[in-house]
Amino acid sequence: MKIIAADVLVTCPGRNFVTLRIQTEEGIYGLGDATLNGREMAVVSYLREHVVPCIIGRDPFETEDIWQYLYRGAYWRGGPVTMTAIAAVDMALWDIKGKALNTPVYNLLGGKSRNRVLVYGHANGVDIAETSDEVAKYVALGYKAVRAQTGIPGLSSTYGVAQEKLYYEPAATGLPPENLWSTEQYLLHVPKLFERLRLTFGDDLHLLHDAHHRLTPIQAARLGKSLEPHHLFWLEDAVTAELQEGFRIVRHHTTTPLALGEVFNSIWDAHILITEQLIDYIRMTIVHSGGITHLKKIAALAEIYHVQTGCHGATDLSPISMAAALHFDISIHNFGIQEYMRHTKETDDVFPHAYYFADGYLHPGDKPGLGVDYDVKLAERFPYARAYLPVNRKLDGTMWNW
Ligand code: EZ4
Ligand code: CO
Repeated sequence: MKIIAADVLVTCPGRNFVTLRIQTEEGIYGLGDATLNGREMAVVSYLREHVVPCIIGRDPFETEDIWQYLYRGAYWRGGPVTMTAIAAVDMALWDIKGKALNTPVYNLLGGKSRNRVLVYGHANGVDIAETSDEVAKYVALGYKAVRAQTGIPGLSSTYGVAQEKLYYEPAATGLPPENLWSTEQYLLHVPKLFERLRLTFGDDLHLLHDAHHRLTPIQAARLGKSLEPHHLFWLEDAVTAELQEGFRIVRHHTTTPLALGEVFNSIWDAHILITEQLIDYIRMTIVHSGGITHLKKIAALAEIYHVQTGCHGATDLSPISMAAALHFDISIHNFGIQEYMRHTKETDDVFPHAYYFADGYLHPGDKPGLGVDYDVKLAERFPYARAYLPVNRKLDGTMWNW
């Protein structure tokens, strides 16, 4: 087969999405997600100017060599923009392979290792009572696992707490919104949330929490310890982990399972965390970590060290990424859980897809390729609008991690 064209498509059905569509001489096309929240146009330009010219004329079946060409051949390798662009190409090529061979992508990755993919939803409220009510709604929808985030007394806004409950989307138009942060208030409050949730929902429901990069290692250790009686499924992104060794401190102090990696781009962001068994779940995902080709290798390394996967799956990953994640999740052995934030109806209409939710699990469907399409006409009705994720400041004005 032969690649003859590739278009970079941008749409904003409620939030921005970038899509790469690769066309072949044989008439088959493949789709890849290229969305990098808040920096979308950097990836658009990287793809149009620097990547598309290099793949015209190539055989789309050569996913490994094309991956190596784009990674090693860039010289300035790695980073979120490059790895998102490579991921978009890689996803689209796996989609083409599946369509050409008339089989779902999971069959090309080893076949099904399980029947369905366990997912968790996002419950959030301004206070503990409202968060508890939101958890109840997810339980009523059939979820077996729920991430819970709550507003913190004294802070006007907190990560994970939004107006729109099912479709939480933190990016906003205009300049970046500013949030306020107090580690001390947070550390005092969060254990009370989980105490309440265990009293209300009992022991069987899987509960998760995202600290969203705000703690130091010793603070994370304190939080992990204080959450131990409530046996979380995981505590996510407790520390930024740019210093991977920092997680030795967290690990030594707590048995709360640790999840990390939604902002990582390559295995080099996680190799110490994995090989020293400092984490339990690796959260890297297809779109920001170089595609299916790279994530397969990361999962294989993680498998040796008892680390399971828990791919990022927020609304800023398009349905193409979600589908790619599901084909990956269902095929690998060391799958743990999949994040699942629902997209809005407008987004689902632009990206009609075969995957579906039933009884707390997602199913990838059995369409050839990734099983997602792109409605070009409808997408054109939603033009790109610049949007930023929030920034975060401590109460004294110091810039902090959002
Ligand atoms: O803040 O994807 O676990 N999920 C998350 C997400 C991230 C967004 C950022 O674009 O942390 O909500
Ligand atoms: Co997160």
